[in-house]
Amino acid sequence: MEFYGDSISGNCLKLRYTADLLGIPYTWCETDLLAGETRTPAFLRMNPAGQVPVMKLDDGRCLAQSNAIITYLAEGSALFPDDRYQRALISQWLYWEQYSHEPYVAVCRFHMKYLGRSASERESWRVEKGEAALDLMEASLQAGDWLAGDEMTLADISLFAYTSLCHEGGFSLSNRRAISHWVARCQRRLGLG
Ligand SMILES: N[C@@H](CCC(=O)N[C@@H](CS)C(=O)NCC(=O)O)C(=O)O
Repeated sequence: MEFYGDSISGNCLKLRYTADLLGIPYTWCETDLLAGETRTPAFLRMNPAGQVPVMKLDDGRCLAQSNAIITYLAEGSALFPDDRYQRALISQWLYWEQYSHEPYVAVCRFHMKYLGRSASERESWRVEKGEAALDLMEASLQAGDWLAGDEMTLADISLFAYTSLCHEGGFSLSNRRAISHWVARCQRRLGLG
């Protein structure tokens, strides 16, 4: 299978983390979103939304949305276990990540790292919501090592992507010890050093 992704994007890195951990072979097709490579006719045929990541199966079928793709990849593994409640709990985190975390933490990072804005130039409403998302994670991780159960799951991989890069968006983990320890735990499990 092929992954179309831009290595600067946490949404795209989720695919790499999941496939590498599960030993799933893939070809990485680097797609430069800042150069407009997600807007070419060929790319739009794969994903009319013009966004990475996209997974292309060997038979040509495509799938977009990072959390949908990692769910596809993890089917049958401990990252997305069979238990009905636990799957729903993982989905709860995946939806929350897209609605209440990524639009704030990841977008502030994009503004600072790729559009060259300073921390003080960030949108205050977005900063407020990003801080609230990190506070919620901190409280959850004070109660347990992983977000959804006793082991690492897709919930952790999805949230790890941008939480581990949040300093690039002007957020700090220095007073968030539970998240800091969890980031280190995820890095060890994912073999990221
Ligand atoms: N909800 C989508 C978001 C995808 C997304 O925002 N992709 C960005 C890179 S992180 C992109 O391709 N932006 C280019 C554009 O929107 O033109 C996901 O989780 O995959």
